[in-house]
Amino acid sequence: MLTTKEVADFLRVHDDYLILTHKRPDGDTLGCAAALCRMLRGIGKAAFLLKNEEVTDNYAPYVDGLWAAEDYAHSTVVSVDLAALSLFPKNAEMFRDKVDLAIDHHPSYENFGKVCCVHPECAACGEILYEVAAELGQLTPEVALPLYVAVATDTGCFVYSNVTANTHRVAAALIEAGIDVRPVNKKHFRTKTKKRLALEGRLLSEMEFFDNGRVVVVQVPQTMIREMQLTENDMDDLAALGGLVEGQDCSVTMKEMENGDWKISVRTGPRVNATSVCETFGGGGHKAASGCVIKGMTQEQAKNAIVKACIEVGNA
Ligand SMILES: [Mn+2]
Repeated sequence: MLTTKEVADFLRVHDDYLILTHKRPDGDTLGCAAALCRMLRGIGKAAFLLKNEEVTDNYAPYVDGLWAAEDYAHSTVVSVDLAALSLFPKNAEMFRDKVDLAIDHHPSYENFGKVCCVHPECAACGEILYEVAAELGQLTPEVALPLYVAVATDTGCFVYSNVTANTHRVAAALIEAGIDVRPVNKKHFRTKTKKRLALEGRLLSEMEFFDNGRVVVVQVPQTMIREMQLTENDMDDLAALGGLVEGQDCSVTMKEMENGDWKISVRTGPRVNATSVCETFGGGGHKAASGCVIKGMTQEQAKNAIVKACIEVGNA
């Protein structure tokens, strides 16, 4: 595994970079990709992001103008915040065995990169990219802003249990790079569309409780998605909703995908290891935040299966 200093050395000696982000891209993968692209250009390299078709409107401005043209001749592939082979977007699948450098912070990282820099102790991949930017002398506002987006969004604005003193130190250094974080915080943490608020109202009134209120389940079936005409943007970070309820320490969010599979997000307190819950169904992630996909089950069956796993892991 490379140190961040060695990553900086790697980036200095290679060129013509193609940067990969993960499926259903979030602020961390997109913010890191944008920052990496800009710092590479800052040291005179050619760098572009592989087009990710699933970018939502709220993150699109950060990666605007950085997409690689179809005929871009890359020679070095770098992935950011990309933990698993199953998380490569469709158009990135051909790169599964061609990632030259993987930078990630998931303990479940699948070691697909030829070299890697993986720090599970970091709350956001942005913390790692911050160090790389500092090594390269590229902490410009254009690099710092997407890195702030990465760190702030991956930590729910610095409140998730994965946040450390280092997370705050990184945020402080990014602010000192000369960016205005107030509009970013307002946009991502203090603004909701009317549709989103209506959705939350409905989910809050329909949520179900198990195990004496310690397990809460929020369900978003396709019927609701169609009825309310919900986009991915409307449903961003819905997994945080159940965690707001007093008395619960295991929040499950079930979203039905178009093919009928159930995408499950599990957010937990220290009593329940979310990774263990999701591993039951072939998923993974962090101790307090994990995910999996349940296939071939009805809504009722999927709910019962995931609740059973939550109760079992909690009692183990
Ligand atoms: Mn991340």
